[in-house]
Amino acid sequence: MTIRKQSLKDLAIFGGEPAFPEHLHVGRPNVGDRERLFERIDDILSRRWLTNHGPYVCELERRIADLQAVKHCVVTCNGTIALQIGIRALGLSGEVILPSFTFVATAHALEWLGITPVFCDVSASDHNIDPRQVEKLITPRTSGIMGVHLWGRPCDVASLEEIAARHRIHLMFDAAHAFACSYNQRMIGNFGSLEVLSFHATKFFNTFEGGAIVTNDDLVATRARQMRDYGYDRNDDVVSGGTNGKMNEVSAAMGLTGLESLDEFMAANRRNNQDYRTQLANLPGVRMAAFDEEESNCQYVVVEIDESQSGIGRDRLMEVLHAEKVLARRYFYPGCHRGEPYRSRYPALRLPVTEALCERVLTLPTGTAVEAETVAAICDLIRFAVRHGSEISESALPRRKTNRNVPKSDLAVDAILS
Ligand code: T4K
Repeated sequence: MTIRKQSLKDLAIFGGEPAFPEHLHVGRPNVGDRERLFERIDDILSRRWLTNHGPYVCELERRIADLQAVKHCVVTCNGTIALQIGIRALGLSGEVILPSFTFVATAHALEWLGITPVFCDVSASDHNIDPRQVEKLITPRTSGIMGVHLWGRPCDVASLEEIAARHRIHLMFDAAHAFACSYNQRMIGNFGSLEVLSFHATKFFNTFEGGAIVTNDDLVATRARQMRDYGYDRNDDVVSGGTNGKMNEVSAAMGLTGLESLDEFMAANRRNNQDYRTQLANLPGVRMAAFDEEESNCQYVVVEIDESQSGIGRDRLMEVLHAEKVLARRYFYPGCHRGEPYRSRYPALRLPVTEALCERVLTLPTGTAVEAETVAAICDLIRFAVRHGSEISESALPRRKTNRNVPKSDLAVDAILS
């Protein structure tokens, strides 16, 4: 049962009853048909083939390659390892340009391999790497560009391809959010030298933990397959350096089962996305990121809060929602460049759009675990909070734990994003 709010004191943050009895999470996993999953797990145990390129892993690779309409799919134990293998398979070195407004794994994958991540600002319109800024960051040490299709919204692929070709550097994409998405009606997986998917539990489609490198390049695919398996080739010869990036059979079984319910997952995301959009429309200072529903999996519901119009800041709104058990997230605060080891290395680096977005963005619960009534109740809460924005903001509340290590942006957020 959901508790509706009549007056300020009804808010849980002021001592009222929380709106929801249970926590609502942003990354609640989508789970397919349990019976089918258990049957497959039973098969695995009977077969006693648990990992190392088992039949379910091979089937999953074929199915994903078909779905993404791409020649090769190399599945891995997670998306971060897939990024590292992809980076190695392309032979990247020196410096690689990437957005700072992304999950820290994008930057860490490079850093872990001794490559310098060079942080680029994003476009305010789509939150993706800004090709005009990329060009300015290219140096003789630049070996590649890593775009991130943030929130499942494709980058400006055409401009990035043109820049990479002109400078003769590699282009790869962190497509962790973009499984089953497309760009100009062509499936993600077909752009740059390779693209990397994540199948983490919190993603639109999951294998508990998992990821994949997808590419049309035979050589890159062969290298990635070998590097995933300690550098072994098919003749049992070690032909390169490598790691253990293999996916196990239970994860592949989860993936195969999830694929059978993909339409249901997509329908839930689209319905929630539309409901949030309708119910938050015309709310002052609350702007929802727009998705092309034909091309995106809509796995994130992203709102930008402009305090000058809403009367309530993003962080205070998040506190209100958390008290009501709605665990909205401020992805990807504070931006990679303001977390270690990068902030010590680049203390003076300023990325105005990234920093402004980090002050404003909030992601809301969606996916198959979130029903239409739940979306309606969350939207009621947000509307209530905005209606009483200045009163909530001015009320004395217990001080929130802040991360004092994160340098506060000194940039004029309103001016940058307006
Ligand atoms: N590139 C990008 C752009 C990425 O976003 C990611 C991962 C990667 C690369 C790396 O891919 P992987 O190596 O992860 O395959 C989560 C995920 O752990 C991470 O996979 C994801 N991006 C990132 C955006 O979100 P956290 O730190 O937010 O996770 P956590 O534990 O706080 O979970 C998020 C919410 O989901 C919580 O409210 C709890 C809920 N949850 C979580 C799990 C694991 C559940 O309800 N059930 C669950 O099983 O990073």
